[in-house]
Amino acid sequence: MRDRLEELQSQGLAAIQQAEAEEGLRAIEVRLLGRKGEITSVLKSLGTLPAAERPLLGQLANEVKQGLAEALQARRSDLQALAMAAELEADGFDATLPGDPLPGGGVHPVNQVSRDLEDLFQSMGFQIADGPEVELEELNFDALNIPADHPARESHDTIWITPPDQRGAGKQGVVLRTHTSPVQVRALRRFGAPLRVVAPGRVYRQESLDATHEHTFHQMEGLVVDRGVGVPHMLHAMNTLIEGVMGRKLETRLRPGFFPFVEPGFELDARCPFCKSGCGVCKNSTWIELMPGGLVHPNVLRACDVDPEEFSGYAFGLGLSRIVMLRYGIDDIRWLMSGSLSFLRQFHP
Ligand code: FA5
Repeated sequence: MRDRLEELQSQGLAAIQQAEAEEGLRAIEVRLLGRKGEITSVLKSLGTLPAAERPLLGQLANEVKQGLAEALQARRSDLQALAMAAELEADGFDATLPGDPLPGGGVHPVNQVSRDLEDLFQSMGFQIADGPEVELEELNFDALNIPADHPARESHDTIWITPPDQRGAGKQGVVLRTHTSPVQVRALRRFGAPLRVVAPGRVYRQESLDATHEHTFHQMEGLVVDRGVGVPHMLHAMNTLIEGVMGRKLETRLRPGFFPFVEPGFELDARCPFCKSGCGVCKNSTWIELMPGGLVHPNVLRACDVDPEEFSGYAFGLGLSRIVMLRYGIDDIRWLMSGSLSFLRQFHP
């Protein structure tokens, strides 16, 4: 039986190597390994052998069976590859020609600056917070100490989802958030004090558009609430932020600013990098309004269940889109959301 098995093995392997087509391989497979195939019948006849011979011959028969099955599979793959190569050659296909390059994507400059700032603030122990772009009137205005009749509401030129005259009794108004400041309230109500967060995001206003005003733009809110927080802490964070994103110090100035949710409030402006004595971007003032901030108003802390006797805090609202303009020397903000590929391609290799 050993001789018979070895003979089947060598004849089988030779036949497999010589097969020129799939049908030929299939016939060999049936003849050797099929239900009535030659190897199968050898395996079936093992039971007639003396018990002492069965294990060795059984092992040999299985090895031969497996070897033939593998050889069949390998030859089948070879034949398929040969058939495909012949087909491609007949089509005039040249596998050595270089392929068409795929257009590569890239990170939008606003997202790039946002990610750089998130990394910077995370390294200083801040969390990244988030909030919805469709926001409740209460969070966009009321909890930030901007009452219903406050002129600041008008100055924000709100885009209403549920306008004030359609609210219905006891119902909340809904807006496209006009700033990232409602995330202050969401974060503080959720996590309590002490807290350090930055919240980058998209905001919306009904604006007259020009080189520095878009209807859809990006801000980054910063909020720190802890014991003994004051203006010097805020100034340090603002300057670290600007230096981090620009890679250098900018000429800045601080002036008083009014926002109902901070007291005292400030405006940080950066010197216009596009001109020396005034241009369309800075509206001839040589300064670009970049980042307001101030100490969190006690009413905001109270609206978030934080005791203003124990905690104080600072907040700032960076005009993210504007700092992108400064970093990359973009002299019109409307490029950022234009979707222009020729503009965007400049930011990726
Ligand atoms: C606010 O939105 C306040 N929430 C900021 C704030 C946060 C103050 C925390 C105090 C404490 P303001 O409306 O000034 O403030 O906008 C903030 C910044 O967003 C501006 O300095 C400017 O850089 C940018 N910005 C404002 N309007 C536009 C616009 N239409 N297009 C592009 N950037 C704008």
